[in-house]
Amino acid sequence: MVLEKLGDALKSSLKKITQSVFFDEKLVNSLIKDIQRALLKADVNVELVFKLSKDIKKRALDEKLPKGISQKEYLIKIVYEELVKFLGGKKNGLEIKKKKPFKIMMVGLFGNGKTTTTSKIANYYKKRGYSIAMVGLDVHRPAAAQQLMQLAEKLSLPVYVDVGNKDPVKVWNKFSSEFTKYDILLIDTAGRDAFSESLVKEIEKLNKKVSPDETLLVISADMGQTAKRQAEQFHESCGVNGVVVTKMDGTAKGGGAISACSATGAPVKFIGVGENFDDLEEFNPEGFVGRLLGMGDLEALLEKAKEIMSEDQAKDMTEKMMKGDFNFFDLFEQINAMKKMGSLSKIVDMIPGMGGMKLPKDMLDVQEDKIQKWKHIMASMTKKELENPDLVFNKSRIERLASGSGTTSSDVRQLLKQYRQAKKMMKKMKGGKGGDMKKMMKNMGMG
Ligand SMILES: Nc1nc2c(ncn2[C@@H]2O[C@H](COP(=O)(O)OP(=O)(O)O)[C@@H](O)[C@H]2O)c(=O)[nH]1
Ligand SMILES: [Mg+2]
Repeated sequence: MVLEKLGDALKSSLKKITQSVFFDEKLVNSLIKDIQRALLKADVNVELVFKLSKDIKKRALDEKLPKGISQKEYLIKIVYEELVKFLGGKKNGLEIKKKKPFKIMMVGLFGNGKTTTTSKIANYYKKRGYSIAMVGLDVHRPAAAQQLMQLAEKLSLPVYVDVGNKDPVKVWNKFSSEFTKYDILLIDTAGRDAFSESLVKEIEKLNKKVSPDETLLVISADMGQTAKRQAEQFHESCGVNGVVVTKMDGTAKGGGAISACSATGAPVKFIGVGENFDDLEEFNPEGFVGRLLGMGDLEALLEKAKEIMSEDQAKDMTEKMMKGDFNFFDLFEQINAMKKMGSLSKIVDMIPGMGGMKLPKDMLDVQEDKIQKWKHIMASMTKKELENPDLVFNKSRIERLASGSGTTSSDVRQLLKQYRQAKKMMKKMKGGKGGDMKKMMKNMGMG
């Protein structure tokens, strides 16, 4: 995984939170120290780190706790939200407008991955059904045209290059009448060893001629926090409106590069995570931080959980669970709640400390048609049976329920199996195996 070390460090600091007994300022301070250490190791700029930790601390100690969530959970939520903000906030991906062609131009220094990224983005949108062509305007490096031609051949995409022509504007003019055929045009340009007058001049000239809809700065993650200066320079002088951070797979400094670029006003739109065509991701801070912290989108989860069950319902359910009572009524409610929240396995991944819990696979994916059948079966049960499922566990009763509900014995057995598995899971939780999970479930309104 990209930024594995940073992810591990952040995960272990959050784990400390879920495992701690008290919530107090000391806990907040220790979390913040952990986060600072982790981010500094990922080459995030010191000032940015301090600003982030100040923001987290202030919110953790000042904000009023919303109903239905524990202080520790809220702290995790704050960390998540602030990290998302830190990396650029809500997703700011690239929006392809309907015009022919929509022009995306790559700029940046030598060896940062412009040509590779040109082909990756071409591939990305080809897969999404757009008609694509690539244009090679790197006229300085002798092998540049060949490199792009090779990539285009592998992708079976048209490519426009003019080997030997030393003027990128002329190359553009030569082919420009053909470009209106395509939905998207990916334009590769020449780099320099360093940011220079001649590079700015060339890009300015191209900007005028090409008038790109998106100018993306391609910058390697191993620059770490020094990416900031480069991003600023390009942003100010070359009309860069987005950044692609490449080589995220090969460095621990990616956090520094992304946060540095995010701070410049040119948001990160893609990240490169390897040398192959498919190693490109649209950059989405929420998903990225969620994965780093190993919990998916906690906020969405909490919001969803609130919609599903009222607090009273959740309380009833949890109390029952804790007492070890668990009958068909509860199973039914649980299945309905699961359906609304998406598969239980996904939910389990979203909750810190719960990821390791093993649940039977068929318990996790309950199909709609099955649920309909189960509804009919339960409707055929007596109230006594609903409250005391043990009464149903015999062959003749199973057969009668099947015929009474227009289902088969196998359907009834599946329902009983589901019930048993769910009950077992409840017992496990009751036994405290999940540590803080009980409370977490309770607060989330999950029965
Ligand atoms: N590991 C890895 N290598 C990359 C990535 N992007 C580009 N590269 C490699 O970086 C080198 C330079 O890339 P290139 O596209 O030629 O850079 P350009 O000079 O800016 O056009 C090549 O060897 C690429 O394979 C990436 O996301 N991950
Ligand atoms: Mg190149």
